[in-house]
Amino acid sequence: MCSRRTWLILGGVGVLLLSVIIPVAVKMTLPLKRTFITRCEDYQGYDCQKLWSAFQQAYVGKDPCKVPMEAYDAVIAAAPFKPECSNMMFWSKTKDLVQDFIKKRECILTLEKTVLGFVLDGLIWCGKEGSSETSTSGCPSWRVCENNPVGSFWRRASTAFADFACGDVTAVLSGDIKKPFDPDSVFGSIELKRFKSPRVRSLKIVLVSRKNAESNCMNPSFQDLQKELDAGIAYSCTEMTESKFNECSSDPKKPCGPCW
Ligand code: AVW
Repeated sequence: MCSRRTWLILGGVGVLLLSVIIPVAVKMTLPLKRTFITRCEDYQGYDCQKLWSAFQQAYVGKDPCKVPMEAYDAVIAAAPFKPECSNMMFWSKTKDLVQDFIKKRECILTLEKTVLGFVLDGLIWCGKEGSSETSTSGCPSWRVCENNPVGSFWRRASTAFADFACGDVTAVLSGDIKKPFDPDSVFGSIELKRFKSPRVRSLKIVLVSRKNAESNCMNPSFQDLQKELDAGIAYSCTEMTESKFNECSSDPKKPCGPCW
């Protein structure tokens, strides 16, 4: 016979299994397709089955280190951006900060607000040679190989998004690091190089830091940035604390206009 204590322990383990471990395991094994289609349908306005089939042909059945960014050309073509030339925001090393910010500012457009950015935000996927399956774990990162399915997708999507950039563009960079502008980042190596005058009128860098900033707008890396920037695009940089930046997103007087 089991003692009362044993029953209590068994009960506790059962509750833990039901409430934490099982849901996490199920979530991890949810097929990517389901997440893709569900998010795509929530987004509305696109043929989600068509997008899925164009998307998965980029990597399914392929060596996950041999998926170049061009593999995603078809899915990018199947999800054209809605013409909307305003308030485009780019970021580097500041994803979480910007994600919180744009939740409150509907009219600011980031890549994660376009259909494919929204559908694939934060996900991991890859295929395998000789298999029709999609894996969502054990996929190679950029440390293993550059042409991995996730990295190549974001580089391809960022290229399209930056080609589409127009008007006054903002990029949110981090003042908490020594080199806020990294020429090897997606922002530095892809997006910045696609901004073209006169389509893009200006680029404003918003350098956001916690209390004791590591770098400011005089940082030498910004000279490298300006060298890369197409002549004719007006450049400016402004420093801001994280709390000011967050306050700015909830300023009811400025639902859309710039806050810096
Ligand atoms: P980083 P980057 N979900 O902070 O300048 C998951 O150094 O390189 O910034 N991963 C993503 C997402 C996303 N929504 N977006 C980008 N990534 C990957 C897209 C990507 O491989 C935006 F338009 C990137 O290298 C930004 O202006 C890494 O996460 C620009 O690219 C973030 O590295 C940020 O790329």
